[in-house]
Amino acid sequence: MPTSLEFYKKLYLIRAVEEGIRKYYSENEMKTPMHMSMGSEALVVGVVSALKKSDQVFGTYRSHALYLAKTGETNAFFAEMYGKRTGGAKGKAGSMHLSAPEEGFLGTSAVVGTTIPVAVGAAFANKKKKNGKMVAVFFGEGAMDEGVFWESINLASLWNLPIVFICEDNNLAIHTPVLKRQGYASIEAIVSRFNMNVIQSESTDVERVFALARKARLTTEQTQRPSFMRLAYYRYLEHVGVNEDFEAGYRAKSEFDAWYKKDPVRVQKKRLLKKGVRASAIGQIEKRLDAKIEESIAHAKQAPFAEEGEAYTDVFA
Ligand SMILES: Cc1ncc(C[n+]2csc(CCOP(=O)(O)OP(=O)(O)O)c2C)c(N)n1
Repeated sequence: MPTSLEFYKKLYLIRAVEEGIRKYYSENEMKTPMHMSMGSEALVVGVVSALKKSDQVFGTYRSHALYLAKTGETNAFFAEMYGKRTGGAKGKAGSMHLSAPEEGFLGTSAVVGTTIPVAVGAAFANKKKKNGKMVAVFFGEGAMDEGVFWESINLASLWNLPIVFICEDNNLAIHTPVLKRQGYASIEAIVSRFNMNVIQSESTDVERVFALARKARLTTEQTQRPSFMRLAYYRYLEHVGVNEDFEAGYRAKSEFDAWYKKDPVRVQKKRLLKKGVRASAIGQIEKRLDAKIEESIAHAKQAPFAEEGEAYTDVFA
């Protein structure tokens, strides 16, 4: 199990990377649309830390946190944000299609729900190969409004696949809340009708999420039944973009205030202080991570764009 400090470093890195994006985005050099993870750090770091390094993850267009939690690196990440040749996909993917297959970060997509059946396919392949790898697929609760979600959990349940479904529940699909979209009383109740191990949590405490995710992974490994985790969080920023949008009229700032009291990064920092870690020591770690991020941004800005012919490599259409 990672130490409390190790958890904190991961949470802080993700938050600070997105603060870096906010700082420079208005320069208009990062051309990619941004769907920010801010607010979801504990759920992502908690789950990824409970996986083995060789396990595979899939995500959505809102996957900065997932990429950083799985890879821990910021150079290829920022190069991709700046559309440069040194990016993970040579600048062709941007923020919405991040991947790092060599790290087990198999893919993300801008089209809602589309990585879920692909993740089920990967789990099927792993089961056939008997390689012990677990797949974790992250998606918003909006993906449950798509038929492919139900087909995917049906097959995974029927075929007893080694997969953990992680529903990142922020209650909103763009501006529309769950109550106006879903004709069932609760996500847990309905997915419990499938042959899956179902867990839910509203916690913003990374160590609590870690404990639940570790149990989910173990249960799936031992029983060969898929797991389904509904993990709630509050999206801090607008659906797409780097700003707050409490003036837009579809949600109240008071909701943010209530969630921010239990902000995942602050919760973990408080734990460290309570355990006796000195504030100055934490400050030094934060400074080092801030410097690493600024360095990655500077490198990305200076890096070259890919050659024109590159547009036709690594594409399948
Ligand atoms: C198939 C498809 N339908 C509609 C859209 C437009 N769209 C983009 S994001 C989004 C909301 C998805 O909400 P959710 O899955 O809860 O994820 P969140 O953005 O909250 O992380 C929609 C409808 C899309 N990208 N793909």
